[in-house]
Amino acid sequence: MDKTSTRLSLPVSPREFGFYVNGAFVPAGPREVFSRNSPGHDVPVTLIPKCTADDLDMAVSVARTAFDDRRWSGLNGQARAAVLLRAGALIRERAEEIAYFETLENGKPISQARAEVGGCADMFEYASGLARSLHGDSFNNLGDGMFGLVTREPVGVVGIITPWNFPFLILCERVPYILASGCTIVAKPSEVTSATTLILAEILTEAGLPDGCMNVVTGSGSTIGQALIEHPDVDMLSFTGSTAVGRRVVEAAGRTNFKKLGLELGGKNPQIVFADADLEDAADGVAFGIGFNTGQCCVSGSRLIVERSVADAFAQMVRAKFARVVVGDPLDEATQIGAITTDAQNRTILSYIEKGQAEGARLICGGEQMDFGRGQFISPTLFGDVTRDMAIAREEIFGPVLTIMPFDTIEEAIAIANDTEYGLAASVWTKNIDKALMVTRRVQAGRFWVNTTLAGGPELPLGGFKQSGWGREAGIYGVEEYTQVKSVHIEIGKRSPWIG
Ligand code: TXE
Repeated sequence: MDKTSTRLSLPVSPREFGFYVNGAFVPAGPREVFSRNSPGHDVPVTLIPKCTADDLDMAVSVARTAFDDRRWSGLNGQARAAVLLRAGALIRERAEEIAYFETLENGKPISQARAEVGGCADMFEYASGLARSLHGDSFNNLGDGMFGLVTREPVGVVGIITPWNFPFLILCERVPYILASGCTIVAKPSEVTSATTLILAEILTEAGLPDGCMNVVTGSGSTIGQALIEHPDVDMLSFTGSTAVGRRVVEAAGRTNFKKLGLELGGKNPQIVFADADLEDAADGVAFGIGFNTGQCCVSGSRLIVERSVADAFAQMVRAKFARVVVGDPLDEATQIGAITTDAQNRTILSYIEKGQAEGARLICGGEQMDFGRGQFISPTLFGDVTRDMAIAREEIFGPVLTIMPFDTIEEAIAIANDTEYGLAASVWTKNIDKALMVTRRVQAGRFWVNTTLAGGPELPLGGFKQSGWGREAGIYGVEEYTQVKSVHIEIGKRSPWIG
């Protein structure tokens, strides 16, 4: 990890990981091992065990015991908060290592990975306060003979399945809140980006989390992931990924134990720009909203909806921004857009670019596979002459591909924005408060940005409307999601008899 000028070097050899159960790494041993190549360089960077169904059963049984014997849920909030605070500090201490492996496995720029890891430490620090403030309710208005309590209890063993686009961030939007509630965890990261989830498990043990409360099984979605969603001893499952697999998660829960579900699925998020916006700000925000993480964000602003009077000029402003964005080696500190994370995703994005042209959309800029040695890179792409029925306007591409559609009235802008099965996020750019509020009220999305985009932090909840998912993560909502509510009626004095 030597630093030469502003570019980190590649590892000399791939780092070998075990999976993590009961407070310790389990070496791969006789199991098959997955060798992950960096998408920015196509060299092997990590070796990850392919766990078996028995490994998963072992991890779930360890998490079950750790929950049932109350070694974690039985502690007071102060003790849980202390562990979460220490974990935040340890993430900060190991931030460079975490960011490095995040970049190597995912292909995102190192500067971005560093910022994300800082945000993740913040999640732990914030959630530590929630571990102490989590509480229920009381009813003192039930008459002199009755007192009512509402308590919150941890749901139990929580399975977490995460995707490859933000392996550490998505994990840290969940883990500290789940632990704050008193639950125990079995996490399954994406098979291509497992390293930082394993590092987090090690950090939590060092921070004082009792053994068995955070376990990580690694391997494919179709084997380990499927076994986790079907597992009868998992009480709740938090899934982030494609809508197709989200559907399987719902079906599996219905077939097995009706486990509680949290789902964060796809998005096709609108960016609505009015003519009265600060167009320079808006163009920069729109370029960021689709360029950040190479557009591989569930909340990427992929549908640009612009007031007709400025639509052409605004398209040129976005194009000029795209021309100046630095695409390149993820290990270079100057890079703003890195590599596409998987071969399959690279092919998917390129096929949508072809499809857009075949459907009659006009390629304004980008659309090419870029050549930076052995990695896979796609230039930021802008399509004009897009209609609402085109696949590029309807389907989640999950790449740096932006479509523009003009509108004439605010009603039309709202209608276009809502013309999607998804409802994850939306942005509106205007200096008119009435327009901003009207759009914010009427566009269906779980997260909204006004005159900015992709802002976030530990306080505000995340999650989707419509087919973008169920439930909310982060904020006080994120802890409550992992609790169940119990109501308690307490008789005061002598009970009036049923049989006299
Ligand atoms: O997702 P998958 P993929 C979208 C995006 C992308 C597409 C495919 O459009 O192009 O999904 O990405 C695990 N049972 N999003 O293939 O397959 C898998 O191992 C249980 C949007 O990576 O959904 C991984 O850990 N688990 C999204 C996780 O599910 C299974 C982020 C996600 O993989 C499983 C990612 C199964 N049968 C992709 N099959 C967002 N909204 O952020 C797979 N998995």
